[in-house]
Amino acid sequence: MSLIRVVDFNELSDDRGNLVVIEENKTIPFPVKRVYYIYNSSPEVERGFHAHKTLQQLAVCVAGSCTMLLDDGRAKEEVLMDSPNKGTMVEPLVWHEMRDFSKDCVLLVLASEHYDESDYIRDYDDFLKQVSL
Ligand code: T46
Repeated sequence: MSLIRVVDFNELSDDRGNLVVIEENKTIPFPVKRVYYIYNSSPEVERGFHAHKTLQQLAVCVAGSCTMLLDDGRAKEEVLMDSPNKGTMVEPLVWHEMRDFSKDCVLLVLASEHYDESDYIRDYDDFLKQVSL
């Protein structure tokens, strides 16, 4: 089974443009407690390099594009995020890395919990140990 789970958003479009709605427990399968966004990352920048223990997230490139690598300790897959009407789920215990940011990239992330550094696994060997338990 693929590691990549893409959520397609409904676009409400008319001659004024497009509008996308994301609602907790409807469009996405978790309650949203936090929203953050990443922008002004140069094309050579790499971010992420961690997994979360319990956090559920949905990432959407609302402008521009970037690539996300997802790794569950057995398989690695890359997803190009280049559409504001598609989100990529970032599940717990999936190592993720983001790269190839376009200059105009705005990566919006919806998260199921408030920020908690103790939920991060930032060491790859620790991550491999946790997923093999
Ligand atoms: C993730 C990927 C997709 C906070 O204080 N509060 C927050 O809500 C967040 C998200 C970050 N921070 C602090 C922690 C660091 O000192 O902001 C700094 C940069 O965070 P980090 O280096 O973790 O950024 P990324 O881009 O590597 O990862 C972020 C999220 O942190 C992470 O949860 O899944 O985006």
